[in-house]
Amino acid sequence: MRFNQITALLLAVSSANNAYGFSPLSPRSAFLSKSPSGATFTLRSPSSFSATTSGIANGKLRKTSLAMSYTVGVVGATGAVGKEIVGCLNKSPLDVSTLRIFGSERSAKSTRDAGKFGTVEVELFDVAKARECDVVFLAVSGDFSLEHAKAISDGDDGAVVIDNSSAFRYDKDIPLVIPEINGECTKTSKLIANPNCTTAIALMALWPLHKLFKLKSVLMSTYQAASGAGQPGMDELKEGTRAVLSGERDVAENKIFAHPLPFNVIPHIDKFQENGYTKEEMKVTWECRKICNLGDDFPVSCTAVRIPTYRAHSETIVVQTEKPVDIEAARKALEEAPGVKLMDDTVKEIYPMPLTAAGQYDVEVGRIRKSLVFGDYGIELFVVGDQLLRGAALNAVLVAEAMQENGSLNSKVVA
Ligand code: 2RA
Repeated sequence: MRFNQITALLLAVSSANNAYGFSPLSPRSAFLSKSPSGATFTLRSPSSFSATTSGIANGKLRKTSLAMSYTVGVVGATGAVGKEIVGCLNKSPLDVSTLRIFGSERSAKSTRDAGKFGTVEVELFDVAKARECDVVFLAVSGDFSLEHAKAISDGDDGAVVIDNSSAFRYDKDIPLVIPEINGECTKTSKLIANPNCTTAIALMALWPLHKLFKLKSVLMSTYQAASGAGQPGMDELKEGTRAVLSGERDVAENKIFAHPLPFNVIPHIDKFQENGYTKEEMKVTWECRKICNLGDDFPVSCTAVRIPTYRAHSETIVVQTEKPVDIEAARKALEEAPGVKLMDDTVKEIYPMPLTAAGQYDVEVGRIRKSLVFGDYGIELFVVGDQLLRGAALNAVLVAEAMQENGSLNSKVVA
């Protein structure tokens, strides 16, 4: 394939994801999830939770009736995840009466096209202004969240804060939420943490299997897109690919990634830990345990690898189960699971891929088979999800919708 074809392909993936004119790319610091176009939830118990998205959804979700209207704030809306949050709000059934965008001195007073919310002037962030909102999405660095999130959400008159950073994910008092799994946890706190993208994508497939067969252990290998390192990561991939294909360089330059990403795979995401795993890999372990309430010693192991794709993360997952598996029952449960799209017909060469999952709300699941290693007590699958959507923005907006539905999101405006 020639450079022009590859560039065209990359741009096609980019623009396919660019609903409402928002950039599909995310800022390096923001590591979030997926967005709804009108999602609705019925909160019963974590195991019976169901969600609905209108528009893009696969028909498994039902629409909710929304009564209140909200002032919504987005901090970091100029970054890739922030842009996706605004895009998701455009499609959400949440009644947003006012969208406020907060930024740094550099972006304050500039304007943003916010789709159906019109042109919005960026306000210089300050805590008092953010507290005037009903809900604030933070798509900023962990340091910023640590400094401000509690001050924004504190007290009865504070705002609900949905934080996309890792600042509070492992705090036992802060719910770490995937609405389809543990949305009810949002009732206990006005500060909610959004999971790491890799975890959020995996758990969309793992949770239905856990309900059926009870997980005993999980082994994952990931193939993660450049978007996990934000816009700079995607730029580095594109520019490096161009430089090599044009003959300008034999090997691409690298600043964002530890090694050149074009024509390479890099088994290194985030910092190495004392146990030999990376922080990205440990996030999967810690977050799967917390979100699914599996216990502090539940065995989950991950090898996280960066590959030269744009914005959808792929994951090979091997599951050992407590109960014998029934592959057809697994397929049916995944087919019916909200937020999941079954792509599992090897005869027709249908299976999950970044090119089909990018820009989609649903996580694709396929290559479902009984494990040769664990026999009747094991299942293997391949999962691909949009890193910026389910991995960040979509999940965050779905959290707000779940809170609206379960009565935890109130409007300061009295009708
Ligand atoms: C990555 N999962 O892909 C990280 C981003 N949160 O780099």
